[in-house]
Amino acid sequence: MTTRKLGLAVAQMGPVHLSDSRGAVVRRLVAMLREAKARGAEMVVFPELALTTFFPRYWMEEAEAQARFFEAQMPNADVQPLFDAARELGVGFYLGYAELAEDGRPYNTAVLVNQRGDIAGKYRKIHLPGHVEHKPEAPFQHLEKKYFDVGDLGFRVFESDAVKYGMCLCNDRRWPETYRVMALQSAEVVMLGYNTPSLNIHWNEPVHLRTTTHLVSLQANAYQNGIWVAAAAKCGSEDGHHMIGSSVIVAPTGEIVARTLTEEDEVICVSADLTLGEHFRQHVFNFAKHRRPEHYRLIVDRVGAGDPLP
Ligand code: CDV
Repeated sequence: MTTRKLGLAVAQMGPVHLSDSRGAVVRRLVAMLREAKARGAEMVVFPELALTTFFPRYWMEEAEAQARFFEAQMPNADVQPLFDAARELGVGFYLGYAELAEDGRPYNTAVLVNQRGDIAGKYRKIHLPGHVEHKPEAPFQHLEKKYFDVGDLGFRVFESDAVKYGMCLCNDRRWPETYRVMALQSAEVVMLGYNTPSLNIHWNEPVHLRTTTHLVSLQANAYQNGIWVAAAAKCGSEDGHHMIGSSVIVAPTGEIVARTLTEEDEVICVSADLTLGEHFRQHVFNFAKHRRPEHYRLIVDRVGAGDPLP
């Protein structure tokens, strides 16, 4: 089998505070894009909602959130320097942002931009965590269900610069269906950004579990689908609200090949052998040979758990 290598980078971001301008944020992204390229990257993964603070932690009217934190166009004047840099450097990227679609619907979105600086794919977040109602007793809110509609584009795979990419966002990474649907379309690399608060406002989850469950989800799903997974955090303390780091690149073996050390802007980069996944997809996870979908019907027939089948 001929080896195929991809220079794959994750550009983790430290905090973005409420007072930070889009222009200042984009300058940080461009600096990391340049560093990644200098270290051999052909594709760079940025976080979820990379252009702003993680605003679903704040209660406000939808109209105010849309005016302050959403993008009605992509690219727009603020973000254009990132697209220009991608074209100049010949490097692609994944970017998460809050999208106000043409029909006025709000989505938590990621785009795939190719090495010519053109948008080659779009994903709108499907597994939206959190709540709609105000929880004044909680230390902060998690209002993704209030501010975003459920994504309407499915889990698609895009071939860009000769690599098959899938995309998802944050909470999607915890659901095995996310990866399997893309692996069934022969995805080679799944990219995702995340904002994961260190505190769970719903139950008293030990803080270390936030990182453990993040990593175990990525590693298990990379292995079980024979794919590379590249995950970029926005992390550290945003105006006093801490989020986990531990951005990683995971190989189809399930092993972590690179991991960030800081909770600041930090680039990690690997030379990813895309043929590695083939060994798993031709043997233990040869879907065509070994899957038994006739026994998986409940996965699509039921949403919540119910009684044992008769
Ligand atoms: N932005 C997210 O989707 N965050 C979620 C919540 C539940 C912490 C996550 O799964 O990380």
